[in-house]
Amino acid sequence: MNQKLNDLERSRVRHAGAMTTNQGVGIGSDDNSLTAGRRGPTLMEDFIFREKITHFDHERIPERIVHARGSGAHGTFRVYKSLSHLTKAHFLSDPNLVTPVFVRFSTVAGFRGSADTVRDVRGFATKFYTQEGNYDIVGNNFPVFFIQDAINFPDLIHAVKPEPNSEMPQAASAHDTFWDFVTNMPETMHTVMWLMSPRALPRSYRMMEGFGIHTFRLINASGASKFVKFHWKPLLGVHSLVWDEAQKIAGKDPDFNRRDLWESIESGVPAEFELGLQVISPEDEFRFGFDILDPTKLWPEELIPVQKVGKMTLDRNPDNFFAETEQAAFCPANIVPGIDFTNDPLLQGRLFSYLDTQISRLGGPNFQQIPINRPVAPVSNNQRDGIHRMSIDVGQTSYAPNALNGNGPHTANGGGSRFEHYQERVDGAVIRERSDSFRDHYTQAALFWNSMSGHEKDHIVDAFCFELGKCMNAQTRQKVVNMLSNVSSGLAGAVAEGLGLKAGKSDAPTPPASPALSMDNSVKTPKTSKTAVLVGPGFNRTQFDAVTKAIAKAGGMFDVISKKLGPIPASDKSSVTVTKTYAMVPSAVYDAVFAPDGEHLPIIRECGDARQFIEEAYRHYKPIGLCGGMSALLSRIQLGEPNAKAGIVTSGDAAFADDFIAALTEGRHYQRGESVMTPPA
Ligand code: HDE
Repeated sequence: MNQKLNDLERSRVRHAGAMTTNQGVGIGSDDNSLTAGRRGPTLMEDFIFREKITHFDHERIPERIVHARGSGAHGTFRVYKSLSHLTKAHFLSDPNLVTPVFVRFSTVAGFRGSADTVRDVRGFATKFYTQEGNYDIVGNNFPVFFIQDAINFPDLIHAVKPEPNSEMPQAASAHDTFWDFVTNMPETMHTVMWLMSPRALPRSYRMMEGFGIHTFRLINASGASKFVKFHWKPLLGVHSLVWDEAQKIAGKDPDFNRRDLWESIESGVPAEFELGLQVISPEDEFRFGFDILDPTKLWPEELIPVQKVGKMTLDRNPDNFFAETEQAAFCPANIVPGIDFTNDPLLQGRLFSYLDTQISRLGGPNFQQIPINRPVAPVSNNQRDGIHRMSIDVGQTSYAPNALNGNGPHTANGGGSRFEHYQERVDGAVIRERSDSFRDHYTQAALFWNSMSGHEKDHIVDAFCFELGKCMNAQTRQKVVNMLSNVSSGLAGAVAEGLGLKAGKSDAPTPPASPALSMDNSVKTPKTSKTAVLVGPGFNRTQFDAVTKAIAKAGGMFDVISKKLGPIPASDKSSVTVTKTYAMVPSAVYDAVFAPDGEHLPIIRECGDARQFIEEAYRHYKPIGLCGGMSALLSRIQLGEPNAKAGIVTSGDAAFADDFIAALTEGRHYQRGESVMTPPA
């Protein structure tokens, strides 16, 4: 742990004191170029100017071809109990070992400056700096992927990225080429279901699951191997935005997920995830109705339970975004003894791609020497030179075998940690064909659909209608509806209706549900939730204190919001500080709204921004606490409908704070259904 910190510390430079050129020459003036006369031309000999501009001209490097937009954090990992019966990896065998980690969360389709809250898969890449070398789990927040063979990856990405003629749309799958690809590649169906679900709009990087997707192997000291899938389970549970909210946040705060992670860590609240393993013994390889090497399939948790084996705590923001988050180079081929690959054809392709891409993105073969990528394990071999080599490799020899250097560095044959490939027996004819066991594209898409709750199903239908509504080709729309008939007649019918089309006959499978797939069954907690507290001059201080104290006690946070920043007087002549104004923050970035009663009632009632704030919170199913007369702010919402008042706390009595926290703990109150607003007079 300290080793990595020390390593990074050595590379940190705090620029202070006298300014110099990159050669260390003191600079007298950084404001004026060197000119011939006060109004004359700039001189070529101005090396101070030329050095500064030349460096600036080369400040950008190519962004990642996929996952260009991301956010990183440092932390640690520790295993709960030794897993030496499963793997000989040291960091998974010793509960006393604290392994430093660096994680990068990302979106996939958008450019580096795109918004965080778009409908997309999220990357969840973890680098463990273990004492036996760097180990990377380069995963996503979905457990399955669109395609089965890596050779289709460039096509998938070309199809989802902005179209080549117009470079539109940015960071969106809602366009013709993506859906054209989907309809021509039915194996995408399962992952497309995830993409249309709320999972594609995480509320926070701290509240999404991570999956290694592929099946890997664990190997113990006696050489016995088991198949494994890796999971990250967030301690705060899995939570998502609603679509309207996600779109609004994309405009009002495109850095929403990045800010959430950064601010949470800055305020001392770490992001925490448990590492989960699903393990299958080799003798059970063919026991399930799906091929365990097919990356479009998950292992239902009810069938193969997830064992939680350790915890990752992300508690330190990077010092420098470019140096750390941007230059971090992950690679699924970075493994350590005790872990190995399988023949999943998607994984096999990835094992090549990541090393290759870093060479053009980071400019050469020495990117492993960049501080964020440098292992804590000692590195010693005969590789030399190349662009931006940072080590000064001492000595006469750079080859093996040699006698001049005592045959050093020598391979770790006797003792010590060394990687040995699992000796899987492989034989077969050389062919370009997909295995028959990879042909079922609909059973698990149907499993996912059948496992969704009512509001999740509504979300999926709406998402298909939105996305296909933006798809101009009528045939493509119809083809998607036809595909959906293989998943569920209900789903196909609802989407067809939204698009003014007809769904054909359905012979969809009806697999049992997997409750673990519904986010409704995830952890619910008020911890780290954010409540907007709306106040005007003369608000009731007692109610304000009771509720804000209860929020803090429950582990939540709050912002005091009004028309202007600064101190605002309460009913008892005390004051609180307004930290945000309606102009600065939309309702969409909060988890709940609370307004105390008081003399400010007429002001708030007449304030269009406050009303909109509350009405939007209502539409987004959020808890709303309105003391006493404040409930008048709901007058434009038709609360007569069944369940329309779910999550609304309006009493002003002693139980108010408790009721509000109960509503906050529940999270969203989807049972409200579509909110119905009275049309404006
Ligand atoms: Fe990636 N992917 N990928 N991918 N991927 C990249 O590597 C690739 C896939 C994932 O925060 C690239 O450094 C191929 C699945 C993450 O820096 C590139 C295939 C999964 C990240 C690449 C896949 C991922 C990447 C681009 C099909 C989930 C961001 C920049 C076989 C298990 C890591 C880079 C970060 C990045 C190739 C499919 C996750 C081009 C060929 C499946 C989280 O090498």
